[in-house]
Amino acid sequence: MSLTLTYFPVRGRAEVIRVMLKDQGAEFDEKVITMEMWKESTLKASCLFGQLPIFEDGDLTLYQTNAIRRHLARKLGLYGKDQREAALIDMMDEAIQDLLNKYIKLMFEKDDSGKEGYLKALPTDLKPFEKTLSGNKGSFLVGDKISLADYALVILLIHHQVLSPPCLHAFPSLQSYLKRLCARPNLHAYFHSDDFKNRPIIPGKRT
Ligand code: GTS
Repeated sequence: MSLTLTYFPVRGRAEVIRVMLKDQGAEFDEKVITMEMWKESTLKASCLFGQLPIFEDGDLTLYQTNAIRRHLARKLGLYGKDQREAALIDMMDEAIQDLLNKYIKLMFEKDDSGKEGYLKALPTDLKPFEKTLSGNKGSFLVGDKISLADYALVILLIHHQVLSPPCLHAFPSLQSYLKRLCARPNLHAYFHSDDFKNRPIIPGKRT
């Protein structure tokens, strides 16, 4: 299979796609588009919604991060063992997207004035994930196999620990879950790579 991800030189929305592919050991090419290239080229005009990421799987071209994620989850068997698990994975994923959207909004604010309020609300936002994990014996969000939603939660938690290192202290299930998933051999190698470490979360590396 020939897979290509086209995105800016940041983790941004595309990081969860990279993480899924890396963990699954799927080979893929990356086309890195700098802001100068984006502004000067006709690429934007050629994108269906005028935005990145683009994901090419052979002759299939996809836009929209979550459509790309779901495509990969179906293709790589990361959508649960049956319809019931798939529904629960979607439910958890939607909740993760709610928090991710809040986080993205904070990251793109011009100053840090929203950070205090964000961190005050964070325990309430994290509590349902802690509850779900402890109810599932802390292994995965749904069932006994990693899914689409786990990848989204892992990268979001990693970025929240950059925002506020102690933010998981009151959440033992989330802490052990994150530790265990980050120790998966391919993820461990990826998270310790210069590739990952040197790629800013968003332009300007604000935390
Ligand atoms: N809903 C889209 C998705 O999830 O793929 C949003 C994509 C999007 O907003 N892309 C931004 C973009 O292409 C980059 S980022 O928000 O992911 O950092 N911006 C450039 C532009 O010209 O709009």
